[in-house]
Amino acid sequence: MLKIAIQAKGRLNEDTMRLLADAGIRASGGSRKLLTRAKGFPTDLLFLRDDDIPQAVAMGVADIGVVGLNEVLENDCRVEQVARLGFGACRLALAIPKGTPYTGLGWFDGRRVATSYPRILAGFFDSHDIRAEIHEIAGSVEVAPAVGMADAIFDIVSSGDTLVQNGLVEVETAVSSEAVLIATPGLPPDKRAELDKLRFRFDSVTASRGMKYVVMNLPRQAVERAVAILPGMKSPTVLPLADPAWAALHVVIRDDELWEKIEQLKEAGAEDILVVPLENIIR
Ligand code: PRT
Ligand code: ZN
Repeated sequence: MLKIAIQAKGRLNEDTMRLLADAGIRASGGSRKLLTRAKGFPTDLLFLRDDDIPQAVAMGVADIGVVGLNEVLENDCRVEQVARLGFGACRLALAIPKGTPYTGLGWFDGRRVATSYPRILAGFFDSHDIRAEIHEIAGSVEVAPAVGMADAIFDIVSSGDTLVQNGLVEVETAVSSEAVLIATPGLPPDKRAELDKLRFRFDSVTASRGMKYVVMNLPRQAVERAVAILPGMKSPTVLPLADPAWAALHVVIRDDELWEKIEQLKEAGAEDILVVPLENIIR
């Protein structure tokens, strides 16, 4: 039976539990316990701090885990990266006090940079031949320049609001991160087979994220125009209606294009447009 390491609480916990639930897997004892048997798939859930997940998976304490790519890279553990999961997106970036004239990466030569990700930062500076002083601090990295502890910071950024609030400007991105599924290298065949099944479920859940199923009626002579409005997608399904002058069109549309496409389809003559959430796309 697979043991999955999951962040006990924090930013990735909710999205991870939702991914599991959408894949038909529920924690039977809730997420309050360290270890709990799951329902809907033969697996145990092990709730850990995110920093500990790469090592737990590398050691085989858990067979697989869900964690930010940033933690995998910083811990430099021997784990297999199985899949990107499409949530927890962020980047590791260098930021300097607002108003500082920035001349490019050479600016960091001889400067003090505060971070909780010293290993990733050292690798980034090395690859660019920059000699800077890296100061590892555990929390509130963004206040380090204001209190005189550092000239710059290297930290996780998502919206960028924290940098703005602290009078900092992002100048370089070193790594783009998101939640990833990791596995112990060399899993035995039975566990590998279970992981493949689980991955199939995760893939069908992530494929449907950001997509809607759209159903509409339209005059037969408008079908060609409607199909032309939906480029790049597999041919929509066109079904005859009882009235031979009309047809029904079914299509999957990405959320970011939804309203634009619907407006165009309406102009082409579409009526009774139903937008339905998509749970899974099984391929
Ligand atoms: O308790 P535990 O050790 O498990 O959790 P934690 O406190 O170490 O981590 P947590 O829960 O904060 O983050 C878990 C993971 O979420 C990280 O390892 C990243 O992979 C991912 N993630 C995504 C983020 C962010 N977005 C994020 N914005 N992690 C942290 N932040 C912080 C960042 O440190 C900064 O302080 O949010 C601030 C910046 O946010 P913006 O939106 O203002 O730019
Ligand atoms: Zn942590």
